[in-house]
Amino acid sequence: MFIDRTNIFVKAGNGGNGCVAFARQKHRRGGPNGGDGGKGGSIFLEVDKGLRTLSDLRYHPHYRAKNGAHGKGKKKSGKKGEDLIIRIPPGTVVKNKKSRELIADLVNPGQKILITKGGRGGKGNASLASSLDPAPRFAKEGQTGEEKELELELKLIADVGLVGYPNSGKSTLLASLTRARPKIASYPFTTLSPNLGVVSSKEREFIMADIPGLIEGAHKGKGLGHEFLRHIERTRLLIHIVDLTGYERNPSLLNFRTINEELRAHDPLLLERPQIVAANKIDLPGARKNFPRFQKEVEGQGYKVFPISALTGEGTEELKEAVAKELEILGK
Ligand SMILES: Nc1nc2c(ncn2[C@@H]2O[C@H](COP(=O)(O)OP(=O)(O)OP(=O)(O)O)[C@@H](O)[C@H]2O)c(=O)[nH]1
Ligand SMILES: [Mg+2]
Repeated sequence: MFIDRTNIFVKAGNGGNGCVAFARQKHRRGGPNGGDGGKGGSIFLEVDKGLRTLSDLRYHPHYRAKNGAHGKGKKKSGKKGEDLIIRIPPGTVVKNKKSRELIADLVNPGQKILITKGGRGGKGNASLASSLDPAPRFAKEGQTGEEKELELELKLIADVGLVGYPNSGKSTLLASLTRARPKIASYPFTTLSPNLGVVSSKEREFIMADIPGLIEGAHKGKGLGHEFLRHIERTRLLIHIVDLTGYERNPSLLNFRTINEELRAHDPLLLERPQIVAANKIDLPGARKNFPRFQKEVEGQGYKVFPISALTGEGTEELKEAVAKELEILGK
């Protein structure tokens, strides 16, 4: 299961209380020697590049760092509470659930942020002694550790996003170019959650994301599209796959325009992203027949078009190298 949004509760450790104590001396009471409480543990989030989902967090939604120990006599400070580090996958956006405020957008492996600070330890009576009150009979309580409810949302970081109508062959292409094994079937909405794969071209490797098919109205939540359109916000290039067999019955060109319209409606920047068109299922006679007209139209709109068969592999090498080249130009 692919989980891409979850809430977690975090509570930093409380500071330990300060101690009230006096040195023991024969016949009379000595000076104050109560130690300070230890600081509570803080909680950090750290990006771990080995993680791909938020599922661990969904199953463990509560995090508490250790409390600081209380101070003791003989001016012994309490031990500091241990910090807690929560590991998250690259591409996690962290928000405060209540205020909706954006806390961080954690992208780079190793990136680490403080999320809740441990409470300060309370001062013991030894530290509180002053010339006015050289032997205080009180100490300070430790500060309560901060607590927060966080909303975590994973946005995939892929170089290339595959977009297209349901059943156009997105998952088939991902399976043919990478070692990913997404579910493939001859009905729409086979893919229910995004799949990622690593494509190796001659010069470079890049990550490709296959998302559920888009339909008209996807940006308003129709089909499954809306939920997943945000996953392609971070890609640098789109491969738009069109099933060319549907030219007469279910016009490919119309589908092509519809998908681009959905991308624009979701975020106009998506349409400005470089887009390479893959005219798929070219192994089928109907598709081959439709290709020249489709190519003319789409090239006329300024797109590069590659006839491919995701199933037989025809044309996919050319597509792959063209994508790699484009990424090179884009500077990655
Ligand atoms: N003949 C032929 N069939 C193909 C080709 N590519 C995909 N198919 C078939 O088309 C159907 C849909 O393929 P998928 O890869 O599941 O399509 P999808 O775009 O991922 O579909 P959704 O996940 O529903 O959006 C399957 O039956 C595939 O075998 C191709 O190049 N040629
Ligand atoms: Mg699919």
